Amino acid sequence: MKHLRFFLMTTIGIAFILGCSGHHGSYHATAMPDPHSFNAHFGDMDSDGDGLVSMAEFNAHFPQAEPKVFHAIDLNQDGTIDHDEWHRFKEAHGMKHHD
Ligand SMILES: [Ca+2]
Ligand SMILES: [Ca+2]
Repeated sequence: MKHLRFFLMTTIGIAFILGCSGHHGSYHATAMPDPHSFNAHFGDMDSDGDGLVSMAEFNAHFPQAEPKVFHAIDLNQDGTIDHDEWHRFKEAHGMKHHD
């Protein structure tokens, strides 16, 4: 009986550690299932060259992206991704930044 209890406690402990390990950084794994598939140049997404990436521009570049991805990158929630937000998103996932 003692052994069973120890086994259960250990299993719960490991599950707890695994459950928490996916939440490093400011972006949740659920919002960003594969951040490295979004490794793009800011200028390539900003097709009209106004220095901001709108959701339409983002979707044109990443047709597979869900809206929650855009909202996760848009840190100040103003509906556009600016250069700083894109830089921070890439840095948060260890991607090299190029202008
Ligand atoms: Ca633009
Ligand atoms: Ca923004």
